[in-house]
Amino acid sequence: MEWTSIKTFREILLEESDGIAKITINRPRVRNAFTPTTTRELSEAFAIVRELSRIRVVLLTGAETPHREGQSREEWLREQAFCSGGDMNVKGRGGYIDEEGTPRLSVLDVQMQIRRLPKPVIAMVNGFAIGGGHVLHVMCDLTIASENARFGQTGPKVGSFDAGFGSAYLARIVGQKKAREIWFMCRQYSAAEAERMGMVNKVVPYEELETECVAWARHMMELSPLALRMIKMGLNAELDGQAGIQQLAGDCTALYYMLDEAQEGGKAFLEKRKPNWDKFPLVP
Ligand code: S0N
Repeated sequence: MEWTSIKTFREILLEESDGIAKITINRPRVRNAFTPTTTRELSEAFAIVRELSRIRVVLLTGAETPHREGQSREEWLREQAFCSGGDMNVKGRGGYIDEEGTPRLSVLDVQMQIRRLPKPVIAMVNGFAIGGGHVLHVMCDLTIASENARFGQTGPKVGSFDAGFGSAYLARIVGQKKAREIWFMCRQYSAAEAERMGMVNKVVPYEELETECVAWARHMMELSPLALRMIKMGLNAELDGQAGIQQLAGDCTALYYMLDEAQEGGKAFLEKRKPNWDKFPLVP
């Protein structure tokens, strides 16, 4: 794929190719851990791809580390990361400390943006998906992983936790017992184990990861975008209570506004007449 930059950031890359956007966390030296700058930039990137109607599917991934002199391919593969969660170097009291000294937990906003994005998001997991990085892949609609990928939570080991989507939604995917094991034991799981648990859709060799994700994206791009959007919001609504219903209802309202029936109401008001609803018989 030839990727073209949409906008330059400090800690992420935002690129596009043929209707697909790729967002890459670009901090490979720290296994793509995120700082408040990273999450602010991720939020901006997701807002941009939401607005761009030419973008139909979004990939989220982590940047590759460069090969080091004398390093074997296996060693190099072992250090690749999707995201290793919050950057421990800036973890302070009350959150991750931004450049102005304010503690922030802004990855939660990124999680919500992924959940509410009216387009499919594929986590392209190229290595470690750990801590808050694991939660990010859980939030994506689909996860495709390379064989070297490792999954796990570390929260209780390092003094943090995500009792929100990172636990509750995870449990909807892998079941309560497995979700409790993942959080209570803080172990790492291989890509094959993650696939067996149902939290990964497909595992492929590292070299094929991007091609596979692009193939899935292109497949979805042959389907009705509005149908995919409504299915995503329906699946969310079942779990998200009134906030989920609000999103699904909003999408229904947008659809309703596309009908002549909805136009008639507004027109009648402006023309100071009674609306003629008889033109729009209800189907059973
Ligand atoms: C990823 C791991 C397993 C990789 O192990 P490996 O290959 O042995 O590499 P290391 O030698 O450990 O690491 C290489 C270099 O990268 C640095 N580094 C790695 N991860 C981080 C990190 N998260 N922060 C800072 N630096 C990191 C290493 O220090 C090393 O650097 P050098 O070469 O200089 O020594 C392994 O690295 C690992 O376990 N990493 C830590 C994973 C972790 O515990 N992450 C934090 C978990 N917590 C969260 O993510 C916060 C949760 C959260 O986001 C949240 C939850 C609820 C509400 C809000 C929030 C929020 O924060 O907004």
